[in-house]
Amino acid sequence: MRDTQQQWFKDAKYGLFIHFGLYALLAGEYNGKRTDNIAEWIMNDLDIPVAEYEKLAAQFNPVEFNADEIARMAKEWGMKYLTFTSKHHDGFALYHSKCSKYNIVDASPYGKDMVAELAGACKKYGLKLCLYYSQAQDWHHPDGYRANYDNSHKNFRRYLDEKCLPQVREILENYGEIGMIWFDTPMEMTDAESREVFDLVKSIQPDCIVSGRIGNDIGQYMTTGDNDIPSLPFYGDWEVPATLNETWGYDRFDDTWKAPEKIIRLLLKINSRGGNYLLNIGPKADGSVPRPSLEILDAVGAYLSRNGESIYATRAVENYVYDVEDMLFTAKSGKLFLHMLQPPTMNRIRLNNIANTVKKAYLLHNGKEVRIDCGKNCEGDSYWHIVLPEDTVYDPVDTVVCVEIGEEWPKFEPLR
Ligand code: JFZ
Repeated sequence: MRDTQQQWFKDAKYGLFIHFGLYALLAGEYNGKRTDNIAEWIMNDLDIPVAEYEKLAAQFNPVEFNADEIARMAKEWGMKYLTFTSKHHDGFALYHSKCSKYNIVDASPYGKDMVAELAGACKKYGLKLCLYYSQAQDWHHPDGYRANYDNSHKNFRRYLDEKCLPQVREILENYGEIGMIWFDTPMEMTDAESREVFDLVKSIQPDCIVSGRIGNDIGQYMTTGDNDIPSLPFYGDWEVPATLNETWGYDRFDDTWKAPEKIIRLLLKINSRGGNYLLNIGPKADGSVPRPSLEILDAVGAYLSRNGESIYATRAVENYVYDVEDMLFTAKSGKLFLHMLQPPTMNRIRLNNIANTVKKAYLLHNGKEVRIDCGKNCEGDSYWHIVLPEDTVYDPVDTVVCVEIGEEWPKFEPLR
């Protein structure tokens, strides 16, 4: 079972991902041609020569980027950690790297260290600062790997020694406590190479988590495919990286924004199965956050301010034996939370094959008592008959009932 050994990660359940870099200047289009893939891959997908792409650095001046405001909002949105692209596949570092001049301080008019700005802001608002680092793909260094490309002539060892390992060291030595390094696309890295990077992290900050995409199955937690949610509970530590639309980096043509209701349901599904939801924003080239992202995350944050007790520090709930439409479960020791995504017919719900004893039950948002009659049906199966107050005002997305149970965890009886 994957174990980060970090209680903060196990309890966090919800974090902010930020994909930012030179690609935001292109915003999904280059020389009149639009990419049909995720916008931060435009250099690779549209075959933009290094000499052309690196010219973007001289135009990169995201003066609207406000680390303090982003961290303040992330806190308000109910997020517990923030993961920022310190260097994505394009090779451009958003911090002052001493081992590569291809960075935001030395090569752009912005001239400030964005990781340092976020480190200060995360400390101020009590968020864990985590850093994304593309350890194998680097489309700027001649020996960095590149997806969908013949890498056989590359001297990957030289890239590791000249850039990857020194930069991983830099981001761990210069910005205070780093909660996690979010590695990505290990490509053809060998076991030994993944292990070398892993050990470097631990030699500098032993408590810094190494994400699942370090390669060769040595990550400390399971990172799912992008926007992929396990269909059943998964035990151990894991996380879903996800987008609000269909791209990580800013794409001015992508307005496929998910509604807040959908994001809340995805959060519930992930948390009920034991995972964290790492939800992305892709700032525009000027550093501002797209308005639809703000509106969605504000709405989800308002939901969490009312129902956070049923999300944070919860653990995977075993798969309930029946398919109950419009209901999801979350749980923490001694409590089972019933998430009603639609108002129950006649304010009543019957759950069979649930054997827990009930100490008390109440609506989470206002504490009003909920009646639960427990018993055995004629087939000998245990049941709960849940009756909500007649005057219950249901949340448009999710009305949460907290049930304090006599046992530590939910007990569902198997079908027989
Ligand atoms: C990777 C990056 O290539 C992408 O740009 C973004 O940063 C995303 C969070 O991570 O994309 C992936 C990597 C792995 C899988 C899918 C997309 N995967 O294993 O399914």
